[in-house]
Amino acid sequence: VEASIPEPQREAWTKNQFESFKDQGEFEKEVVRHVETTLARSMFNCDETAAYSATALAFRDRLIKDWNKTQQRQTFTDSKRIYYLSLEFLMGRALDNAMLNVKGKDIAKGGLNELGFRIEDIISQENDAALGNGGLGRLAACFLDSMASLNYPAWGYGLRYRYGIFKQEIIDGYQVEVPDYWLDFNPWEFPRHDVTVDIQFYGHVRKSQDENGKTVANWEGGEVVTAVAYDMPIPGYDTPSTNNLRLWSSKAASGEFDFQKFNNGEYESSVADQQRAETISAVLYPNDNLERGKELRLKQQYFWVAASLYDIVRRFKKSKRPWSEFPDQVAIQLNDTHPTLAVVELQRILLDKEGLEWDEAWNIVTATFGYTNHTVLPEALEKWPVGLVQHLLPRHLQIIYDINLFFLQSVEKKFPEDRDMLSRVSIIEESQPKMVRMAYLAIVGSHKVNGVAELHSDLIQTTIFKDFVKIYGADKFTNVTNGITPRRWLHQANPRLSELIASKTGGYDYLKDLTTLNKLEQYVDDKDFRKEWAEIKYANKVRLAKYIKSTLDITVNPAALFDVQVKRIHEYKRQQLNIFGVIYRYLQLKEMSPEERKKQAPRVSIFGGKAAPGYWMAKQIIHLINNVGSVVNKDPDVGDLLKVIYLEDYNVSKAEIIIPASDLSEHISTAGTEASGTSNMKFVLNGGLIIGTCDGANIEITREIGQDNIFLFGTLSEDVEDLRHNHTYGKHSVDSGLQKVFEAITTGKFGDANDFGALVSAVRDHGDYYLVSDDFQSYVDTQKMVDEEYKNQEEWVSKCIRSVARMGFFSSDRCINEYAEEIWNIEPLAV
Ligand code: 8GP
Repeated sequence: VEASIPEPQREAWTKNQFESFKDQGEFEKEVVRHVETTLARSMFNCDETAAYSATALAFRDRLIKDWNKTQQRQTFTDSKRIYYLSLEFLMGRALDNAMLNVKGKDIAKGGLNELGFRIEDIISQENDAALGNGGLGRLAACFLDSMASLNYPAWGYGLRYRYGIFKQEIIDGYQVEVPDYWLDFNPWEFPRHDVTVDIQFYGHVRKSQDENGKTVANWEGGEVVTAVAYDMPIPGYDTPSTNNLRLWSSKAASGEFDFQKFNNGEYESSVADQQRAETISAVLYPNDNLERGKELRLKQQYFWVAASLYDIVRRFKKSKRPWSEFPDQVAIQLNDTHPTLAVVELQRILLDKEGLEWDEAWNIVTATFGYTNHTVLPEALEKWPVGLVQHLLPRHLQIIYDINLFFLQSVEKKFPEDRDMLSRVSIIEESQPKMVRMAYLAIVGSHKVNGVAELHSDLIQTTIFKDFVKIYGADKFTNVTNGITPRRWLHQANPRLSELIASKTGGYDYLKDLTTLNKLEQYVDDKDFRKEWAEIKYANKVRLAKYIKSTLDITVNPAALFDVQVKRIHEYKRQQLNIFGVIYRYLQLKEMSPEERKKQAPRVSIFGGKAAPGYWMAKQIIHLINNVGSVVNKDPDVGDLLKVIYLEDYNVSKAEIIIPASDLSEHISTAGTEASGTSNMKFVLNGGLIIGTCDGANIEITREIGQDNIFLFGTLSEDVEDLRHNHTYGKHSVDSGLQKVFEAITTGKFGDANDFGALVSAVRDHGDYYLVSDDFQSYVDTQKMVDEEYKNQEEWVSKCIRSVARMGFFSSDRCINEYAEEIWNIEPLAV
């Protein structure tokens, strides 16, 4: 308030408002101005990087006003806000998205052309903001886009990693990790050096009495690290709403301590302190669906959560409302368990800082939080050693123990006979060492818990969280099936298809209400429409083929069926099943006569994805795929009939090229393991068909688009347990097709057999946990069906169109509206 301009001077401000460009001429002027003043360059040394920077700055200027106004509107109306806490935001590039959302892309295209550049070249100068691993992080990015587009007053809170997910190089068939330093020049972030929070770690708790004789806990000593806010504008589509993504960066607290050290000449240790502080936000942990209990990770979590809550509470306190109204003003969504310490931190603030009683505080806490679970895989469920929490956050551990005590007392009351129940649901696992179960803490601390697709939400309620359903009742648990933003994943990635759709559905309104796609259904039998549709797919395939040629120097035939599996490499996602199938196809082709071969449908098998650096088996899978490629791609017997491609460094921007070019994509996880999947939705929305298992959102995609338009195969989730049991007790056989594949591998057809021994014996000898052998035959049979159906192009294209027409449900807008209504109890803000 003190920083406000006094009333009489405000007129000068109002009349001197900066106006951003309105037409192409003004856009060009701003680009030139930024090149010459902001970048201090000229037309004699303006390369594409400089042109990108200037264009980004011109669009940034245009966003800022809307951004400021949105924030002001939120403050003035003092409406309830949603805070989305996520350790990952896999944003990708911002410029193209900003241009589309403010509808300025055509102006930019013409303007850049005039200035001597091609817009595509300029867009591709930008580094991806790759602050995430995979599905969970990309979902958070789609949600930000939808929340802004739907005018929800929403904030994202995360960490500003200096290094995002590593860059992947494939060298001699192996994955090599290269650091992703992406911040060289980032016009999309605004450092807020005035928005800082000091975060405490370690130390001890001293109890004392206040003037009323009440016992209070004082967390003292330890070390302090400062969090600095960096803000990123998140523009909504076709609305002035521009929300904020606030990312925290760590730096050494500039206390007297440092000065003292400096004055004493202890330069080295003073610098070391600084580096230790900066390490907290230095790097994204590169694991997907896997938790490794590292102290630095826990530090990241608390650092980010404490800074965010401080910010949220500070904002709430400005309104001078009573604490009881906190949940009416604030909803906080926990994106998986990574931010669960927020539950404890808010309870601590209310108890220790604000002096509320336990029950009053706890009611506020539980009414505020919602928790989304993203996986049932046991290795991904977070647990932290009690000793580590005690050391790093001594006061928080006390509060966790109290939360657990009161929770277990209530359970005991409700289920007096079930003694086992208490140890099963305890937030503290009585193991050696004792562990804090973060998912349990998140459930106890939230009013709603949701899964991310119907099957997944059923599974968490009947397996890992079964006892909690008994305790709290089924109402606390719900499903919100994931979605994707059609702006990025159709309009931006596939502009020609978007244009064709717009021409038939009444303009671009479908980007705001994806169910409008159903108007396409009437064109399924329209020959001309089908032809245009097919031409666009072909052009997208040509673009990908060129990319493959330029990066790998391999020629692929764009008329072949492009069969794509791009996602993180994981045994449960079963890229090994895919590559075994490819080997099987190769062996069959080799056995055929030249005449027989002529009848086969040509195929390009395309893989991409990163393995966690410490996930040895996943790296073996990458190696095998590459080795198969180097044998198959050179084999003159096979020629165009089969090519195997590994695309290096799969990321958001590459997905935007790959997805529109797919005929068939693979979503073939062991049933019950993939919580939802979101790329399955992206592929179908871009006119590709799916081969998949009955898992995650594949099931709802099937329900929406119809069984005839998807290639399903394999074990059902309800049968998985029995099959695994049988494997363990020896009733497990590998059929002859898969035997042949193993034989080819183990006789060294694809390089040193020793390299792949573990991959083969995981299936053949060690229980085949992911049921590769059970599903192999139905997988190859289904692939055969795909070959047959692809030959009938008219019918194939009809299926694609019909599928797209029925994909309306999978917009992240639908998803955000469900969260808003069912979980956050929040309304859009009128603009
Ligand atoms: C992923 C799920 O694997 C994927 O099926 C889903 O579509 C996506 O979340 C978005 O909901 N889960 C994770 O990435 C995950 O659980 N990561 C870490 C928490 C372990």
